[in-house]
Parts: sequence; structure tokens; C-alpha cells
Amino acid sequence: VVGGSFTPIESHPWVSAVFEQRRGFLCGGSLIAPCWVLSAAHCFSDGEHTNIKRLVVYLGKSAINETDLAREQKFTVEKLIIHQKYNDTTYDNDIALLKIKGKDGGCAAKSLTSRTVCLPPPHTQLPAGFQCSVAGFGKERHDAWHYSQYLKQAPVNLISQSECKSELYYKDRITENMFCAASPDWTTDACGGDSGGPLVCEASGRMFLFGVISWGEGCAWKNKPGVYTQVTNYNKWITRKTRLSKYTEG
Ligand code: 4AZ
Repeated sequence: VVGGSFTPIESHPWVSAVFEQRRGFLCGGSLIAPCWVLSAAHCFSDGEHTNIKRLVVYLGKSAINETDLAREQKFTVEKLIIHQKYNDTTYDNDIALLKIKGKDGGCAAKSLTSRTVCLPPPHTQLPAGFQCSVAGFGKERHDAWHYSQYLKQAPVNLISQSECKSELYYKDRITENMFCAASPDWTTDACGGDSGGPLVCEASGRMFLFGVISWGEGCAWKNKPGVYTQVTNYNKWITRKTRLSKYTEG
């Protein structure tokens, strides 16, 4: 995350950190049900096929290189579901579900450092300019060599489809399954390593997961906003794949 501030995991307790045993930290994710983490498809299908046996998911983590056994929970991945229409050239349908399993065979336990985030009801539309926030362990600058050691969050404002599809921004690269967000002065943004993680917006006093951090040209570059997977387009897909009965749980 570029700009913004360091934040305790308690402020974003659905934030998940996905690691690969050999490659290290891979991507972010969001806990949407005790056994399910929502992330980005491109985290698991770029280059060599991800071996799900080597994936490790952490909840309750505030620091990427530190273990805090009292606060974090560790899981393996029992099932990896990449959207069947994910396009690895255009990043259309950049969404994936991870079914997690603890050593004891159970799923996530609710605590101060770990809880689920609500999915927005289908067709919910927020106006352009609405302030939301992104969180992750991604780079603090586009040219950084390392990911952020600690979890960061930053405010970003929603940008209309028409503005994001303008000549200056991304033209036809924005599909109906994507939306854009940035800060008005282009100082805050998601960055490398944040993908898969959450863009949440507060509505009627609760936080809802509206976006999955997906892509963007550079980080906090003028006229190049962050691009997010439009979660409201996938309520049925998520329900079908996870057999969730409610849209707002947790
Ligand atoms: C990435 O590579 C990434 N500035 C995520 C978000 C953005 C750029 C890159 C948006 O994970």
C-alpha cells in the first residue's frame, strides 16, 4: 500500500496473508466465511501452476516476517477455486476462493484479530467519489524492493466507469467486472503484493467487501488508478461455490 498508514490487524481482521512455501509471501485475501478466503485468480495462475499443497494462509497477522502465536491462525488450503472465466491476459474475472483448513481440521475461529467481512448485497451501487479503504502487506512504493513489513491501509475514492475508461486512464481495459479507485491527489494506492486483498466500504454502519485488489499501471501514478474486481458481480458464484446461505454474515 502506497501512502495511508500502518494499521493493527484488529482494524481489518478479515485480512488474510497467503504464502507459498518456496516463494514466500504471495498475495492478500479476505475471510468471507469461517472456511473461505476470497482472493485474486492471478495470484494462483501466473507462470507455473500453483501447487495447493504448498499454500499457507494466515489470519490475524500484523507483521509479515514475525510470528505471534497468541494472535495468528495458520491454515493449509483444502480447495482452490479459480473463476472458470478468469482471463490471464485481460485479468477479467480476477477472483478465486480458497477453502482453508487448520491443523485440527477446523476453520477460522473468531477473535479480536480474525473475523469475517460482509459481502455486499447483489446490485449494491456506491456513487463515484465514495471513500473506501484498501489494506495489505504490499509495497510502499512502486520501485520498492520489499513488501511492507507491517499491515497498511489507505483511503481511496471510487471512480466512475466512464472516467476510468477514458483515454487518459485505461480505455477498454476496464470490463464490467472491474472498477477503479484512487485518491484525488494520486498519493494512495494498492501496490505489488496487495493483490487478492480487500477494498472495503462502510455502508449502514458495517464494512462490506466491494473489491478484490487486482491490477493497475504502477502504483499511485497520476491517471492510473488501482483496478479492483467487482465483488457484487460474483454473489451467485460465491454462494454456489461455498454454499453460503446469507450475503451478510459475520
Ligand atoms: C500487484 O501487482 C498490484 N496500483 C496491485 C495493485 C496495483 C498494482 C499492482 C494498483 O499486486
